[in-house]
Amino acid sequence: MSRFDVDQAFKDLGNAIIRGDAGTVDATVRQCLETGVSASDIINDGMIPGMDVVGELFRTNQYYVPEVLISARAMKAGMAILRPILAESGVEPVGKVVIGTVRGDLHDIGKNLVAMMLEGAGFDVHDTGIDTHPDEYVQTATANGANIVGMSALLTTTMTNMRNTIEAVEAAGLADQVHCIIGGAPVTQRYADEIGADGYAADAASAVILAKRLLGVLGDTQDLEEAGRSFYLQARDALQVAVREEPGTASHADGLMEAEGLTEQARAAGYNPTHIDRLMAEIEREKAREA
Ligand code: B1M
Repeated sequence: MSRFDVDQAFKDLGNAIIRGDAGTVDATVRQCLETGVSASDIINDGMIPGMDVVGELFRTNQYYVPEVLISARAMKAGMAILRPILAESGVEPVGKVVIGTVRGDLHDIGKNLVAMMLEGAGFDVHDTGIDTHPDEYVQTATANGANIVGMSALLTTTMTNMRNTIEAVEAAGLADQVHCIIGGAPVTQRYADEIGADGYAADAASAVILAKRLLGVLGDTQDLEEAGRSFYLQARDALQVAVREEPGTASHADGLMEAEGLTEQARAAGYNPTHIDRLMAEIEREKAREA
């Protein structure tokens, strides 16, 4: 296959992931392999760029949960072919993640999205499913040499099990090698600080940035600072646009949601927490005008 055709195949692959076309992903991945393209190039240059677009469409409310899950399924179809090849060729994953919904909690849609986005970003992901006992996180992390334990909770009654899991990770002597990250609708950065989590992410795209930042694989420090600053500036712009809209209108609400999402991305990239908190407070004040 000529270089031009490979580029075209990567574009087709990315587009198939964006529209959730698992059949085309399957066929294109096989075709690339047959013509000698490496598994890691297929993932890094074809599939991950497609999933990045999906993450962005989701973050900006152009895609909703069903579309993301369909894209995630397409991504999985490609990964199913490539995973054994990667294992054989010894390509190192970006990091190893154990992820699950905490004990007592049966919600898994958000957790599955985070798991898929992490896998799409090159992480080796071990999913413990729902209702995960703290000991199961520890056992799975130990068995797989994980460096991230990710917990998801959707209930105020179950989020307390995040603290129990962090304590179990510490009691097992894993605190030095494992970063505990948390997320889910009732969870906040403040709660993460309170229970001693290493990080909080508001959405799946931010979870990927956070995991990469904690493992130091998001490029050099300058890149990271620039990414954080760029998200922050975009968030401020989105807020400025939103405040010009009439409270109670869809454009006002959408603008605020976008500003909030971008601020969380900036937070996940490690941008100045004082600036982040101040901007978040401004967004909250503007939200109060909705009422
Ligand atoms: Co339940 N439920 N539910 N529910 N449910 C909520 C959460 C609730 C807010 C509804 C409400 O009352 N308005 C409420 C919780 C109230 C509270 O505690 N504050 C609630 C309740 C009360 C319950 C039951 C107790 C109801 C009952 O039986 N009386 C019961 C509990 C069962 C249990 O868990 N023990 C229950 C059951 C269920 C269903 C089984 C019917 C179903 C779950 C199906 C499933 O997950 N397979 C369900 C659903 C679907 C919901 C709502 C409607 C949607 C949740 C969802 O999937 N959101 C929810 C109301 C709502 O949120 N509108 C509700 C979409 C998903 C993409 O978002 O999960 O937030 P989310 O994930 C996001 C981020 O939070 C973040 O990234 C994701 C993608 O951007 N994120 C992470 C998530 N995990 C992360 C981890 C990270 C980082 C980021 O790092 C590791």
